[in-house]
Amino acid sequence: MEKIRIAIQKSGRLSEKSVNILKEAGISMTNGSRKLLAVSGSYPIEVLYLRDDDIPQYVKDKVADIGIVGENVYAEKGADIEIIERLGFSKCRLSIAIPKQETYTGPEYFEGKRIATSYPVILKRFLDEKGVVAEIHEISGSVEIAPGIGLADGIFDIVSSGSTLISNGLSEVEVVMKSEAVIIGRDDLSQEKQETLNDLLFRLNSVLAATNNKYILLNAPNEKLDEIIDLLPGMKSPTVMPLAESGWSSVHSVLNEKQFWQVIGELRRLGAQGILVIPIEKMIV
Ligand code: PRT
Ligand code: ZN
Repeated sequence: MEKIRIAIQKSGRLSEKSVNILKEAGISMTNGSRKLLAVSGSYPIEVLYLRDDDIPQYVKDKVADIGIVGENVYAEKGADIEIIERLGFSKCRLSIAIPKQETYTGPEYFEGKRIATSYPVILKRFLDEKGVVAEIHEISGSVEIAPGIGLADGIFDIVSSGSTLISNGLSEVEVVMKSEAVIIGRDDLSQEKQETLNDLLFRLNSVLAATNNKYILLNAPNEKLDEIIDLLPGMKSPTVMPLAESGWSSVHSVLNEKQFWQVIGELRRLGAQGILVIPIEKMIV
């Protein structure tokens, strides 16, 4: 069977999570990450370990079929290829920041000014949209020190907690894009590879759905059952079983992480008791 080749980051913030998500999808590599190319004994796949910045070009050149990168790297270097799945991890944003003592007036603040960045394409697109002409100073690392050493008036870089900006005396003034890990690829795979990719995406979706959902069990007073069922749609609808004690039912369902605490609060207000929340190993959607 023709193998599909996936490029992932060799070492850095995405590498461990990329390997893990493949592992959870039942794909383990037989010869480890020390090699440039690893094969799997359990799946028709090869893994190519690269610097993240190189991955879009390898996919474009058909050396790899798909790759896992931050959306920021895709937006900078991924012209002509596509996002085929969002993976939800390594979330961050790309922002413009200026020295905190400056007063920000809007994008026109940057007219004629210098901005240091490793993401010139994304920054230029933003400035063009705003009709601002600024000088983009491309540097490859330690962007945050550029204003302090007089190299630039502002920076455009990845922000996660924001502590790097704070410790360099910078304040975030524009969030230009949000980013998460994504799978990128082309649309010209052979039918055999496309079938493998579809199966891989099905497996990854089951892993992602399981990560984002919890199994919930609770005891509900029967007079509030309808309201409680409305809160818990589940995969189809919740399972409801009578308790030995009359007037009470046991309700089982699946709850999405995003609404988790809000729903728990409403369930308690409706008189639900003995709420148990259990992780889901895989969820076949
Ligand atoms: O060697 P290689 O080129 O492969 O790796 P790299 O050094 O270019 O990338 P790496 O491993 O640092 O990051 C890979 C991807 O992780 C990025 O492209 C983003 O999509 C994502 N990501 C998520 C981050 C962060 N969070 C992050 N916080 N990438 C970088 N950072 C940096 C940020 O630039 C800042 O300087 O971490 C610093 C700390 O951030 P704060 O705001 O939490 O202080
Ligand atoms: Zn990189």
